[in-house]
Amino acid sequence: MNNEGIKTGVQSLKYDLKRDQLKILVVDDDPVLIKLTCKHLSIEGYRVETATNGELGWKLITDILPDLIICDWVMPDISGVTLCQRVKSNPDYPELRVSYFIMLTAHSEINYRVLGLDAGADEFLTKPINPFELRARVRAGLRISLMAKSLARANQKLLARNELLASLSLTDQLTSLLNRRAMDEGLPKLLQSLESVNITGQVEHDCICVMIIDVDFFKCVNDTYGHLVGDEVLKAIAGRLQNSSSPDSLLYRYGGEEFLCITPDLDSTKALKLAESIRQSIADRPINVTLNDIYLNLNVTVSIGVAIAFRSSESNTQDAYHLIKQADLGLYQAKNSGRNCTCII
Ligand code: GH3
Ligand code: MG
Ligand code: MG
Repeated sequence: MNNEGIKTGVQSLKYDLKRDQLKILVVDDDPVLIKLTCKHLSIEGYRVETATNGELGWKLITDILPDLIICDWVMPDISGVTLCQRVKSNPDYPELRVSYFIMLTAHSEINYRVLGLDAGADEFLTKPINPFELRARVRAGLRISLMAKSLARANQKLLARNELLASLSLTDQLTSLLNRRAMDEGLPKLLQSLESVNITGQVEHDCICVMIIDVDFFKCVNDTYGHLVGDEVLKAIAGRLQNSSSPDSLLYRYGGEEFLCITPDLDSTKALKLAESIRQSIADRPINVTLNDIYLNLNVTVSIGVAIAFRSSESNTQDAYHLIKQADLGLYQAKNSGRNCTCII
């Protein structure tokens, strides 16, 4: 390339990179070479940090996380190859993998380059350093390093967004409880634990209890006060379910005004006790609704149907569909028994 070409390349890069914000580290045991390299790079406005041996270099690398490292091959303590391996494959510093690593070497033979490349080096510069080549390699390296960093950032954002979407797709918007889809996915898996042992050979759960909790005469709330008040009541009920259920319970909004509470290892006695405390947490005190200029104290009750799937049971309640059907039968009985009560099947 002629000088004109080099000049054009340098010019165009001036607009691409904010050079004083880029972090370059030079690691070399030769102070003269360090001084010279810094001088060549300062012409283009880079801020350059330096280290005079491999261990000092590593300390600085972990402190400043440089965008680009220029490192001598032969140093008195650790070699450039060893330092390069640390930079490129240290599980404690995954962000260093995108630091561009230029190896300085007096060796131009191919087998040295293979060794360096296998250690993770991105580029080589042969001594004595040509300042034009040095600056061009640094520009190219920084372009790649910045691109890799921005890709890594975009990837992280995508992963976080995917996690959020996955959790939103399993959450009920109104009550923030788990939704029907979460139940459809989760209950069969939980029931499978009744048929197996965990990796340590221990039984995970002896039984799984399912409660269907249905608000009594909820349609009247909507009909009397409107759907928005109805929504507030559903939110308040969800809050009371969270406060009164067991820490092991999973709570779902199953349908409109129906909730599901799934709790492992509750036998019939414990299940009835928990269901009753849930029911009472709603019936015992009115629900306060404050909506714009409306202030209401509403007496609301729920009916609860309970079914339990046991390990090694002969019945088909180990199947999610049948277990829910049983709990539904309990709910039906509770409704027929006058509501505001619990029935276990
Ligand atoms: P029962 O005691 O027999 O359960 O009577 P109910 O009135 O509670 O039952 P029904 O099935 O007749 O009515 C349920 C009502 O729940 C009807 C529906 O409009 C209301 N509903 C369902 N989803 C929502 C919701 O998200 N918000 C509001 N406000 N109402 C809802
Ligand atoms: Mg109802
Ligand atoms: Mg209902």
